Amino acid sequence: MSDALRTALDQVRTREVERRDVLRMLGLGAAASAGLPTLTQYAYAQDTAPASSVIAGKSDDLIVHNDRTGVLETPLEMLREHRITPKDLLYIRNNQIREPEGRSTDGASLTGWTIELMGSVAFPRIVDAATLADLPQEEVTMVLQCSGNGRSFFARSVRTRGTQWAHGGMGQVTFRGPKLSALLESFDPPVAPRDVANFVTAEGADQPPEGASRPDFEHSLPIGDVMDGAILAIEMNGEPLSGAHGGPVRLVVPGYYGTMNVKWLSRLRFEAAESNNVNQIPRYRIPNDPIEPGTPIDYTHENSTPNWRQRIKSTIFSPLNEAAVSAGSVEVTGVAWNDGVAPLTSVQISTDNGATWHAAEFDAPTGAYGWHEFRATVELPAGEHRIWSRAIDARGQAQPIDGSILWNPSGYEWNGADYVDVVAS
Ligand SMILES: Nc1nc2c(c(=O)[nH]1)N[C@H]1C(S)=C(S)[C@@H](COP(=O)(O)O)O[C@H]1N2
Ligand SMILES: [Mo]
Repeated sequence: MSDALRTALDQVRTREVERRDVLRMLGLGAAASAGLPTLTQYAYAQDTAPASSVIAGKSDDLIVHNDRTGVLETPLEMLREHRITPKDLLYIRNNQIREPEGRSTDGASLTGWTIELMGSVAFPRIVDAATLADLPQEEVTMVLQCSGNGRSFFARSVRTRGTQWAHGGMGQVTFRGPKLSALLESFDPPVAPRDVANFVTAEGADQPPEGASRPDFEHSLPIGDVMDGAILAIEMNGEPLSGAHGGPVRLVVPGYYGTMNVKWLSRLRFEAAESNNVNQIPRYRIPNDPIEPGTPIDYTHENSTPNWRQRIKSTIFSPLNEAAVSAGSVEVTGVAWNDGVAPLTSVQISTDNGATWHAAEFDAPTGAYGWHEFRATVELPAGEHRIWSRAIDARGQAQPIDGSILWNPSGYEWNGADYVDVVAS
């Protein structure tokens, strides 16, 4: 597929150009439109290697954004089929990869794996990962979501650099493992963070690609949330943690964006300040104050915040965008979630571009960090319609109708109200 066509497809997903323009590029006239494959099928027609050859065990139905380190997106049609996203369908985002563990969805072995606990702590240690299984286990069902998920929708104002994720840079999974705090306390004497430690910086055992100048991947997280919530995951969805998803041990901080859940965990540094690693600054940050779409920003620790807590969000699962539906009562379903700090209070649907909103019914999530499934029935006369969804929580946080108000140069943390366009007949 040519770059121009790829760009055009991205733009169609974000409705910048019309489907007919892409058909023209493909050399298909308007007369050919009847019985054409859907746009998503075009998107799968890629000249990248199939997902299963990038990471063994991944479904070839995944959209391959990068076939070297592995950046794989779950099509919405598949994401919506499962309450817990199975490992063959769960998205992958690798800046770099741990060989060989990262190349397979099989569980990775704890034998011989170690995690170093160091920095501003009394009694630093090297932990034998096999001992993690002997500690009390915590289980959390949560939305794992790339902070770039939905990046393609920023193109409604100004397109941003990076993988043009649609909706499928996320999934719902169940992680299990001991709490980090329990591990620290399990030693005699305990590994005690000192008062000066404000952040925990997590390193993975993956390496930058050979010859690459980019430094190793790491992230710093606020120590309070890490000590309260972090688990050292050794299982996912009831099985030993998949190597592709960070096995044998992954730092998991429920409510945080995927990027902060460092895979192939090899070291935790307790530190006074945030890391200056490129993945902490300027990558994976957004400005604290709104900026005009298209404006560059010089990131500092003070004027910006890392992609830590997930923004409130909803995603429509049905109908799919560009679906043909029968006029009359149409069922709208989807999922909504936030960072788990305050409960969701409502999920609302609009069919008049936000003039009026109707409450959808929604289920309780599996714990604070899972997604709520919602459903509503809307009445659609024959014609074209745009169906919107937005979620609101107990802190009064709501999805913006125009997600571009959170525009940032790298297109992180998209959480605009979702919509699909349908034709009722
Ligand atoms: N060690 C390591 N951890 C990592 C990454 C990485 O490249 N290396 N990518 C991060 C990013 S950006 C995301 S979105 C999630 C993706 O998790 P997944 O591949 O298990 O879906 O892993 C995060 N943890
Ligand atoms: Mo990510």
